[in-house]
Amino acid sequence: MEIIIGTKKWSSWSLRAWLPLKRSGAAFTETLIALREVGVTEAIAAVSPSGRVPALKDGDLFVWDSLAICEYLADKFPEAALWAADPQRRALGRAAAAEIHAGFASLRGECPMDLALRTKVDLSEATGEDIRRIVHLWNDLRGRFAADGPFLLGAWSIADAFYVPVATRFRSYGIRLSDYGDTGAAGAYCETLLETPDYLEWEKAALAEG
Ligand SMILES: N[C@@H](CCC(=O)N[C@@H](CS)C(=O)NCC(=O)O)C(=O)O
Repeated sequence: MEIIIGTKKWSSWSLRAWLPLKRSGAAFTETLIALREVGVTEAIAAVSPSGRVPALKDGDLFVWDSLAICEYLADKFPEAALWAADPQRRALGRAAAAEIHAGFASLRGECPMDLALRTKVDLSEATGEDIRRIVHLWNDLRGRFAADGPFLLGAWSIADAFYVPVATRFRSYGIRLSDYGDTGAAGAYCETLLETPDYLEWEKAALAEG
């Protein structure tokens, strides 16, 4: 398989798809497209008709969009358990992943992912609302499934892959979750996301890109 991704320190959507691919244990190659450079639109269009990365090639199959790629990987590698086996738990994970895939526009726009960045900014009210919602969501799911492991649904799942870029933003922009209603569980989960070996491998490569 081949995954087409953007600059690792900036491409949050690429990271979301790459993590489950890594977790699947499948052999894959990476094609990296340098974002924010002259000619990037043409470079992406030459390999990805949607004009966006990530995209996944598996033989003749070409899948675009991070969430569709993740769902394909979950179907193709059932033994990797990329989603929870229980339908209700899986539904909650899919709802959480869908919420970040389609929402939190203010946080995403105001605090773009940049793994090399450490700063402190004044956030808008809309971004504050996004953060409060994420804190509530993380606390809710951690409260339900903490007995089964440290991730959103207990065991690691695609839902966690979708929130890793959010965790990096909280760190990059100096956002303290206790200012947004966290009583501890969301902050601990955020740290867990940033300590997984697969994320650390991505981060190391991202920082080495310069
Ligand atoms: N909904 C898409 C969004 C993908 C997306 O917006 N990717 C950005 C990079 S993170 C991109 O390709 N931008 C094109 C550009 O910078 O020209 C997905 O989930 O994969």
